[in-house]
Amino acid sequence: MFDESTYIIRRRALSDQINEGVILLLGNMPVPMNYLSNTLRFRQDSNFLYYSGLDHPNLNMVIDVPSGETTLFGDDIDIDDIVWEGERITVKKMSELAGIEHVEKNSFLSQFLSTKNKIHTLPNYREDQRSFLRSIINSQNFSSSKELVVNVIKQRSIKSKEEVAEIELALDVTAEMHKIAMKYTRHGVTEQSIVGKIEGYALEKGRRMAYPVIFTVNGEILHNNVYTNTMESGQLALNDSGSESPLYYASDITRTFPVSGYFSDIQKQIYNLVHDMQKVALDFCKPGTSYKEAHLASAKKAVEGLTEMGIMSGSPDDAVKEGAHALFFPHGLGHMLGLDVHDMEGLGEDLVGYHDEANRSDQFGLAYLRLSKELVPGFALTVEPGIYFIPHLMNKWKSENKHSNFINYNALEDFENFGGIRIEDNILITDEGYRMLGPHIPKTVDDIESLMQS
Ligand SMILES: [Mn+2]
Repeated sequence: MFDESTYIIRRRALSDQINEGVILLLGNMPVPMNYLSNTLRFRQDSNFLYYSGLDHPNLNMVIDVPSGETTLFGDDIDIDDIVWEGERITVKKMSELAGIEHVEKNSFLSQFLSTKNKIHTLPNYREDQRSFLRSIINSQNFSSSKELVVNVIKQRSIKSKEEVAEIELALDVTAEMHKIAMKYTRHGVTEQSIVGKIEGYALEKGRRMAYPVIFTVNGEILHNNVYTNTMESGQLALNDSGSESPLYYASDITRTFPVSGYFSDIQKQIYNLVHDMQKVALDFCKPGTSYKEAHLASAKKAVEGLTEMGIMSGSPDDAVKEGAHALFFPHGLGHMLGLDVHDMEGLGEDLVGYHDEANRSDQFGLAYLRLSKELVPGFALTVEPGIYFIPHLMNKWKSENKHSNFINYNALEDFENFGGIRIEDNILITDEGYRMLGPHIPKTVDDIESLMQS
């Protein structure tokens, strides 16, 4: 964990923004896999981690707003636990590491809260948290505090130097994972074996994945977690994977490369177009620009490129305005990155990514833009344009004659088995513009081809 002062300052800064009452932050409990004592890998709640750094199950904390003081609720393990699992530091010791003033047992939490006039909590994404909350707070129609949510988002959105350093530690491992994937991919190799190699590399370094690996020759399926194919020359492999840092910060990188080690001419054209979409987007990555502008500029670049190839036609501005590009680029340009891979998404995607909740588009494609708001120094985010040829979607739009003034459906017949290409990097918004985070990972056609042949 970071130094205790980090957590003390974070908690004080948060309680200073809240008017009255107490802030209740629930830590995560172990989740059974198939029976109680066989649990899934423990992952602490990211908000609890942010304000305490404590990575143990069954802890909770309450920050008293008027005094700014915090109480950590938890139970020391007993002799039976020690027999099975070994020693664990005491809750008192944990409180010292996190600079927390008071310690109580979990059984006292309900009584402690019963004397408070206002209890602020965050939204719960787990049913066990919801039922625990109902058991300690005597109100059926209990809801989370928007005042608290908004202030947590404001605070967690701006990454400190030590947080950025964590993201870059995650990227050190992730960069190797991606190079390993390129090196071992070839005709006749299974997707599963590559997934094993990249996850194995991270595990060896004591790291876990920040999200389930996407490694597939069906890159047109945006979040494909099935690894049953044997790869063939002529196909493209898409690798969207990232490890966590030692303190659980995420990284999120995508590279797409040819199974044979050589891009075909058409693969090269589409690949370079996606790369250009990313370059155009990066020009917009600076304070004061909204990420929606970057997204739309990237979409326009896609239309211009596809028009040159005879796949689209008409005015690129109009095509983007009407959403015709979304046949090929159906997702958003990126999202915030931090302790969560989609940072703070559990607190509400609109509150994280939009200044005004009401301004989220309902247009297909643009509706999936997770981050739209004006960029601020300290934001860490992903820039991940892509072009996909999704057979189901192409057939559906063609049968509806959708946007036929912009899309040349006849030209799409050759792309039935093309797959998809995405390029994703992680950046930090700085005072001047942006900084690319982490080590270089081969990205140009030449760099990828030469790594794959080495
Ligand atoms: Mn991403």
